[in-house]
Amino acid sequence: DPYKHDPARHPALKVNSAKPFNAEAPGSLLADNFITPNDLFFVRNHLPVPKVDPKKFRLQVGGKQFALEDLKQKFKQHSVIATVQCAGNRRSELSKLKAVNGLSWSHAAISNAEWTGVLLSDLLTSAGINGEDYKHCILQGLDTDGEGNPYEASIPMETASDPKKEAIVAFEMNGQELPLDHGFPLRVIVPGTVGARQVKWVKMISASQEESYSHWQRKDYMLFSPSTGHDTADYDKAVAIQEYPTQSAICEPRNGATIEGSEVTLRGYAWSGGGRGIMRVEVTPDGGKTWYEADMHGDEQQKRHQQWAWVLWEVAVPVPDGASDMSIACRAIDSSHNSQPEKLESVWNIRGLINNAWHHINLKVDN
Ligand code: MTE
Ligand code: MO
Repeated sequence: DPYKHDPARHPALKVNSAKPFNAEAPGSLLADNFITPNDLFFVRNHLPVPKVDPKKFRLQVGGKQFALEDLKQKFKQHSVIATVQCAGNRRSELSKLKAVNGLSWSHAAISNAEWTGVLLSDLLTSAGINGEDYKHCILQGLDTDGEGNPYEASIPMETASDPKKEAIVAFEMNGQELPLDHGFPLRVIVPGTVGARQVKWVKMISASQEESYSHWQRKDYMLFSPSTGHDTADYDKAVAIQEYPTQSAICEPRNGATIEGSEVTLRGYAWSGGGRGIMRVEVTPDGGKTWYEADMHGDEQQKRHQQWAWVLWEVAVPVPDGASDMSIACRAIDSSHNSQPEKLESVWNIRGLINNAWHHINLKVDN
């Protein structure tokens, strides 16, 4: 069994696939903590969890090799609070419109943690790689498919080599050793970028003029128009997803819940990629005519262009007299005034990626 090294997992996780393991916390739990507890952080594995002997492990960077202890002791440590979101987050809403390919994630394929490690820019410098000489930084994992092909992705060298982008090779998650599911002993964190590029169990980092040739870089994680089908999708022309657009979702109450009283309190998360902060989150109980602005929490970093963490938000909305049900939607606006499209139809795509349409819940009112 190639999955024999997979660890035990928290029983509260909703499992989308057991082998490889893919799971998310119940959406209603997500907005309880600005920092997601490690065992409730969503897990997205394409392959079996690899077994690593930390004493023998070496990270290859260009032509150099680093032992774990070297990384921990010879480099300056760097911590960053960064949200990781899978491109498939909220795919299940899209598949209700029309079938899409991929795991049926609800709205909890996103989580937030404090990561500690070494700046990728410091590692590249120490391996003698000058960022200005290359276009891409290749990141390869230790996990392999049946034919021995490892998980691999790449990010723009500009992102990798700029210390202000705070990309790190992390060995700690929320003050603990990196858990097996999240990449022990080392993973790359690329704040503001889609989850697929944040390579876990990273064993090799190199510089290149070309993007990674892996399946995940070249034949997946690309967006097409709602009118493009599997037969017409041209992966050679499409651009690999890197920075995430603006996203938000309602975590509480859950969709379909019954509420009582004259108002309902909604709670959720909002995030945008590329370091853009969230300026405003608002909810509408009437399809976009009236908007109620939410209070935001957890915006500790207060840096408008290096805002890597999500915000949690809360807002009370009046329940109309005599209403028997309510349909409520939320949207966020980021620091560049980017917002979310209204309709699922307008973002639908064959792979069900990057669904950031307004997030809706329907509630029953008990009068
Ligand atoms: N890295 C490796 N080596 N193997 C993987 O399967 N999955 C990617 C990324 N890094 C993956 C990987 C995807 S698609 C996502 S969304 C994130 O890891 C998920 O990170 P998490 O499991 O820590 O939440
Ligand atoms: Mo992902």
